Parts: sequence; structure tokens; C-alpha cells
Amino acid sequence: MRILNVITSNPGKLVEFQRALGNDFELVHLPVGYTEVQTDSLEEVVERGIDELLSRGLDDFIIDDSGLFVDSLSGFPGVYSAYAFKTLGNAGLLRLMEDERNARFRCCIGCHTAEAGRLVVCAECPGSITRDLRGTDGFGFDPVFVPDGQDLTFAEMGLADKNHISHRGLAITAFARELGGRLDR
Ligand code: ITT
Repeated sequence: MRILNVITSNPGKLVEFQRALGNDFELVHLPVGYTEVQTDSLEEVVERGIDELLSRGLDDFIIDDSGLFVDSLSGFPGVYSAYAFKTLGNAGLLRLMEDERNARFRCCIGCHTAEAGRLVVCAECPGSITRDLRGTDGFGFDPVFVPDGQDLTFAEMGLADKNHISHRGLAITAFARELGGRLDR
């Protein structure tokens, strides 16, 4: 089975990658970091992250930059989601909200393998911010986000259902299809 090194400091992402890709790849958690450049584009963070990791001699890896973009907050916390989660948390985000509650999660997955080259895939999941914290599964902003067309938050629905519709689940599915196609060629 092909090895893919998962480079993340976030155990929640790791679990979601394992669940979605674990049958096709041997996923190895690599505890190294990379510089997240200051930009409002997740895609650029991922592209530059790939460049840096390659320049350090690493290969066969997958990385993920993601965030929650709240319409009424002009896209905040967006690329600052990890920092905002650490400092404000879910309760702090709810305090910032007024009546208009539309938001979207976005995820960009970047990968480089010796065999398949470079691949960057992004996806998003539109939804809304709840008025209270709901549910205990998942990580980060999961307890305050209800995807469009659903009644449950990501933290209430469980990992299998979240992966089906989430920004990361959609990005992983597109990523796996493209990578699989390149490896079979
Ligand atoms: P890396 O080491 O992979 O960068 P990180 O947690 O710092 O891990 P990001 O910079 O991509 O990751 O920050 C994204 C933040 O957005 C993350 O810390 C969560 O707070 C939030 N987030 C991203 N995806 C999420 C999801 O599926 N559910 C809930 N919160 C999510």
C-alpha cells in the first residue's frame, strides 16, 4: 500500500483523513510544521507550504489548510481560524454574531508525491452559525456550524455523516479521485 505522510498539528484533521483515505493509503502522521504565509487565500498557504516542505527534502505528503468564513464578519475568522479558535473559542465566536448567520467552511488539501507530482484541491461547505453550542463530536468550530439542508451541527452528526458533506470530506473525495487517476496512468 502507498504511504502518504499527513503533515498537521490537528488531531481532528488526522482522524478525518484516516477515515476517508485509510483504505487506499497507509497514512503516517509526520509531526513537522511548515510556515503558514500571511495571505487571505487558503490555496496560497497550501501552495507555499508544499514548496517549503519539498525544499526541506520531504515528499509523499498531504497537508490541509482550512477555515470558517462568516459572511457578517466579512469572512472572519477565515485564514485566522486556528488562532481565533484558540483565543475566542466557540463561545467567543457566538458573542460576535448578530442576526445574520450565514457562513461557510473551506478546505484546501495539498499533496506532493514522487509518483503523482503536485496536487491541490479545494472545497467548501455552506451553512450557518447556531445560537448555542451543540454536540460533542469533531473538533474546532463543529459545535456551532449547521451545514445547509441539515438540522444537526457537525458535532452532533458524527464523523461518517460529516465526512459525507463537509468541506474536508468533499475535498478529500475529489483529491482521492484525481490522485487515484494519476497513479493508475
Ligand atoms: P494544521 O497544523 O493542519 O495547520 P490547524 O488546526 O492549525 O492545523 P488550520 O491552520 O487549517 O489548521 O486552521 C483551521 C482551523 O479552522 C482549525 O484549527 C479549526 O479551528 C477550524 N476548522 C477547520 N476545519 C474544521 C472542521 O472541519 N471542523 C471544525 N473546525 C474546523
